[in-house]
Amino acid sequence: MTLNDKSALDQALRQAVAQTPITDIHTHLFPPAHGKLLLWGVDELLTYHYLVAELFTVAPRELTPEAFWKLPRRAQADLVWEHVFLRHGALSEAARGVVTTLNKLDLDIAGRNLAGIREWFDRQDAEDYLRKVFDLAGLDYAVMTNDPFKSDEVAQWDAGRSVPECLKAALRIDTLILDWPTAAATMRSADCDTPDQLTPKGCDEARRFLTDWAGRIDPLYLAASLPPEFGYPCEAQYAEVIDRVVLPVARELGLPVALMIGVRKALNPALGDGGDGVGIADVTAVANLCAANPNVKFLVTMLSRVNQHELCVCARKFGNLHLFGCWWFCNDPSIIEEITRMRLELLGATFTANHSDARVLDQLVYKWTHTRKIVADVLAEKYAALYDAGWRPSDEEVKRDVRAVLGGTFEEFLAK
Ligand code: FIX
Ligand code: ZN
Repeated sequence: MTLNDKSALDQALRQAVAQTPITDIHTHLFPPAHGKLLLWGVDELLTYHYLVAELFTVAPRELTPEAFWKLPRRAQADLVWEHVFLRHGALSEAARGVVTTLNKLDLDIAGRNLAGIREWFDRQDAEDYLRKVFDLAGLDYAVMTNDPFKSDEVAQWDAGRSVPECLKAALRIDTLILDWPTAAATMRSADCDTPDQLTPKGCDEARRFLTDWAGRIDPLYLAASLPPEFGYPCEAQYAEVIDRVVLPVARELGLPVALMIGVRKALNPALGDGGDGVGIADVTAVANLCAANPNVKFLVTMLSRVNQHELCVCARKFGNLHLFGCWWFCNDPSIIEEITRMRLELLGATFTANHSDARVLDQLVYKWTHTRKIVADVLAEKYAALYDAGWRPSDEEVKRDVRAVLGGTFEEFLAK
């Protein structure tokens, strides 16, 4: 059905965004059967590293991060609740997110009834709750972050614990790329002959290690986060690992390589994961990778707002490059809106608008509620301009293009 009326078009678009199943292509979630690795519930929501960082922007001087980390989770959550929510108005995106999630769960956040909210969570079962959250967020599936260099994660896979259909794997290889000696030691404990020096034999063995893990967990892609200084090609050892281990395996297994570029690790190490920062990266490294490896697919997101325009232009040049997400410090309404508008104008509906990066299961609810609203507003604006230009899209086409930026083009990219 062709949409011949501007308000009918706007309505059809907003309905499509509200009802389209989303594929969340990057999270830090785990199967419930993997036990404590899966974080969920109000105390985990409140102690999200984004909020812990915010706590220490307002915490009284006598409350040190060292003392904070020694506290039990619930006491940590109480401090975040008091200082970030009650004393400083919960205006940040991460704080508003907690409010949105608890409200969508019909819990008494307006009454600020933290005790009652905790009682409700204490009655929940992880498996059932995972189903409930995926339904509330409207997800078809989410992609995990599975690191074969983390022993607590490996132990769960070794135990053969179940993985629900709605969670897909991704093989995380930061350690392999950025810290060969540590990776080599881990691979040796898996019977690989990987010396601390990067040797041809060591590279063979590392390729075998990655291929074995790909056989075990069936990842959708290989993934790594990289610092702002990342360059390619360059003399650094990481470039050699990429060329001699990562790209050959990606080529052989037909797996895309996801690069998340621009994190400045441990700007303030006392804050743990909340202590990382951002730096402006070099987009030409991405262009060089794509140009030098036409038969490898790259999924790229960059952390710095400054890199977004140049990255969009780069994506216009390479069919083996797919842009995804408003990563981390860009996952805020004003920046999601800016990046989504820019990408639509430069790329059309050929990118993945966002990923949740959820570290706590419940975050899926707010991250996608907030993102859906922004994607709807920006797409509505673009469709209205297209309508004014004289184009008359059909309802089916609108649904197609909405799905395209919420997981559809990601799946097409995986399949091509
Ligand atoms: O490297 C990553 O996957 C990052 O997303 C995380 O390390 C980061 O801590 C995070 O949670 C961002 O949202
Ligand atoms: Zn992440």
